[in-house]
Amino acid sequence: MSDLISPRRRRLILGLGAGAGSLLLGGCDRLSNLPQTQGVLSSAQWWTRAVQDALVSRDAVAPEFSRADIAPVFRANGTTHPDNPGYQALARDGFRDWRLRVDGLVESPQSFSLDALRAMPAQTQITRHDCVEGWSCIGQWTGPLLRDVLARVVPKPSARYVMFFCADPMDEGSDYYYESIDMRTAVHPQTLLAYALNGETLPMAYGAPLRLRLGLQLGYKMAKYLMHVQLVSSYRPFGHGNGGYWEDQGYTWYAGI
Ligand SMILES: Nc1nc2c(c(=O)[nH]1)N[C@H]1C(S)=C(S)[C@@H](COP(=O)(O)O)O[C@H]1N2
Ligand SMILES: [Mo]
Repeated sequence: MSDLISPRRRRLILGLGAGAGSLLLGGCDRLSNLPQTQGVLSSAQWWTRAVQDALVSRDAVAPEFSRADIAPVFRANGTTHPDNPGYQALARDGFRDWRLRVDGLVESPQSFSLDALRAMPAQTQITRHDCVEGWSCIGQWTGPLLRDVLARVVPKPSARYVMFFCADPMDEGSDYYYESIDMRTAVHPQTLLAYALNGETLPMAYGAPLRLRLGLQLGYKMAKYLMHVQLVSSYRPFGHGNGGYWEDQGYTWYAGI
């Protein structure tokens, strides 16, 4: 029985994209009827179901725009040049040694190089960025969907939030910028890890080498300078316990546009 759920088989099940949904459920339903496999596949099944729900859900999506709508100059806000020697050394080298660590409540923690992320299927979307300060800017963003990256590490059923830890120190170097989203937002079809803006390698001011992009929330949720992604059951233990740098200053955790 165990060869049914070999790592290759699991990758096969998890690696399917949109459009293969029925196949996906069929395969899982068959497997879940085998009591021997239930424990082993529970994370995979849970995750597969979460993605499946997202694929068929009526969750709102943000409007997407045309190339003609792209702002000639995208506005940069917050940190534009992280005051972090380690980060600056990585930047000088074109981020060749940068790795995105993805761990926490997952079956197989992994570190992704920029090349590994660029080799994944990418999404390109032209969306509007709304800052809580009252300005908006339309830009074109490219990168893998967060849910495809998460599929590689296989979230455990206990994972409820995704934490994003950044390279830029805030407040005289004591705290670093960080953010968190829930799993529903994590699997949303407009949630991506962007490495390009308007077709160009993401410049430092906008969060090089990788930043979070969400369709439906405000700018401060979209963490720039990503270094580490951690799946957790609660965001309370981090920072000052409110789920993000700006949340710790009083902004709301769910920041809908
Ligand atoms: N790491 C990090 N991420 C961040 C910020 C920051 O200062 N540091 N600022 C946030 C805010 S308030 C906004 S509006 C956007 C700005 O993104 P932009 O510079 O691409 O416009 O990034 C968000 N993500
Ligand atoms: Mo913002």
